[in-house]
Amino acid sequence: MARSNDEVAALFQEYADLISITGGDAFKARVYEKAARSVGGHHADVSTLDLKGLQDIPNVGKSIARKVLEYLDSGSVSAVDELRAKIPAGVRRLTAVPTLGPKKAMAVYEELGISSVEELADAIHQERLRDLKGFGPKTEENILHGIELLQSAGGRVQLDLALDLAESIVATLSAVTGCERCSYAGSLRRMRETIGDVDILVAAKKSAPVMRAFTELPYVIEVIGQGGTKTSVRTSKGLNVDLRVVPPDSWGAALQYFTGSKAHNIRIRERAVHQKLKLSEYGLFDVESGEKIVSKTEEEVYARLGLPWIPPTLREDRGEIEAGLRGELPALVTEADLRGDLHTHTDLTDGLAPLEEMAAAAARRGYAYYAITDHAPDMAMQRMTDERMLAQRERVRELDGTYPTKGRRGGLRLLHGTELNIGPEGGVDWPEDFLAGFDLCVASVHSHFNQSREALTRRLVRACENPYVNIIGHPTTRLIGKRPGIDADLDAVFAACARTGTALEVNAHPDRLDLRDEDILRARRHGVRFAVNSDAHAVPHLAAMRYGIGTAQRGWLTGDDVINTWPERRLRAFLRKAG
Ligand code: DGT
Ligand code: CA
Ligand code: CA
Ligand code: ZN
Repeated sequence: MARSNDEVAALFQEYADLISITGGDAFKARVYEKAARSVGGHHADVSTLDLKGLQDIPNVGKSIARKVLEYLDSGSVSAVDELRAKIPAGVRRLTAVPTLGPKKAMAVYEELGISSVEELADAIHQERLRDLKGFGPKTEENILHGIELLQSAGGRVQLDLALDLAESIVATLSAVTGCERCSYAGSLRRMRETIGDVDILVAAKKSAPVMRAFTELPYVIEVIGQGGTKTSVRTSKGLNVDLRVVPPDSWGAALQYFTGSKAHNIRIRERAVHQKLKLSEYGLFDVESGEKIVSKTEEEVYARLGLPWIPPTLREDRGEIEAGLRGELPALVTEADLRGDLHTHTDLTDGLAPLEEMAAAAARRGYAYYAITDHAPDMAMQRMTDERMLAQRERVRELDGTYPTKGRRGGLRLLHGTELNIGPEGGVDWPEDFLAGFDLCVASVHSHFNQSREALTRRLVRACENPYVNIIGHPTTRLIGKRPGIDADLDAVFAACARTGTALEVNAHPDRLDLRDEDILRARRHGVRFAVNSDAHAVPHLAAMRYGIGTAQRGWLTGDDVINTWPERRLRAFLRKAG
């Protein structure tokens, strides 16, 4: 994904918030919000476009295009800076609280002088908010819940942001003279869904040149700690980065050590101790003689401890050491195994790109098949009708097989599907005779998240029992750091999926990663199949698959577990669950 697009999108979103907070024109705020989404999802890197090219982006007019150029030129936009200056930073921090919103943030600041999340929580505990106009006990409760969500994120950031930053650092440091190897380690290498800090490891004989290049990176805003082998910095991306430089000979031991997890490493060190060995970031040593035994590669370290190399995504002490000892580590699914994407949108509903652009981009990814699954009519804002859906189907059939896809005979196979809405009672948008016309149906919950556990469970089980529902989309509906998953009896839902031949989605969007790793592990025991899907609403989102694959690996999935790694014929047989 183009970094400048993300930066501009974030800036316009901030501008829209600032306009709302300062009581500016609501229409103007909406215009910038829309522009933010369009720029964020645009396929071309905005830093390569001129004024004309920028204006070709949907929702971007001349004045917005000029602001993009201003930002690319100078790193800031004066109109945004002016509004920023009018607002205390504390109020802007308040807008990060889910459910509060810019208007209420400004109200609590003006009426009560609250300018931090801590003060806001105190005021709610003292029941001081409920007397404000537009607030009540229920609002207080909602805001408190929002604060809890914010704090449970605990300053951790999402996987995509951390990975972008880490890859950029690795690219820069790899080019420094004397840098023999460079990689990221820690939770990022394990592909956890959120990242506390980024850990970068370098192998070099001399550490000083690498350390210097590191602290001079443009997004480093503060050096927190600096020693001979370790430097820690704070970045303008909202997360810290640790750099460690080790002698080239210690590379494997250090990479193993700093990849973690802590729980995995404790178990590994115990094995070493039992063999009268000592494992550190410098190598595996004989305790008695102090002699170094191995240290160059992770493989050698694991092998000397009687283990096969364990993939980083499994290193959580969730049975991987026992499985390794038995020679039963799973052959984890990889991004290269994917033959297609089974949940994607176009501009017929809330996507940004037309069908043709999405399909062409899918073909460029080398897929064999690709499903278009726009929203069905029950989500009223999507304005779907039978006629529009059938017209899209006709177009899909015309385009089927016409996009050459590299390394495969015949062109990209297009599947016509839909994303159904699972209603409060478990029903879906269309009657069975209309559903029968689709190649596949994804069905997802988009509202009524607060039903009772029994009602939510029954609702999902009923969706599985629909003979035309093939995949349950983003099954728990959680949004990382923003919304908890629904409280359903997941084991009952997983059992229903296995019984009915319904796959569970691993939604790859970095805001969702739903199912999450622990739920995948549970579902797997029921014998369920999975689909790792991008849920792309724009061309760049197709690349989110890497996060979904990371999550699938953390759930121990193999290619055989994931239906969109299967050959087309096997997939189509699975999709005919109705018989
Ligand atoms: P995070 O940053 O919270 O997302 O999670 P990690 O796993 O990246 O944790 P972090 O950054 O504190 O440390 C990276 C890895 O380095 C960790 O997984 C294990 C290893 N490590 C770091 N410090 C120590 C330590 O003092 N003792 C041990 N045993 N391992 C450590
Ligand atoms: Ca870390
Ligand atoms: Ca760290
Ligand atoms: Zn969707």
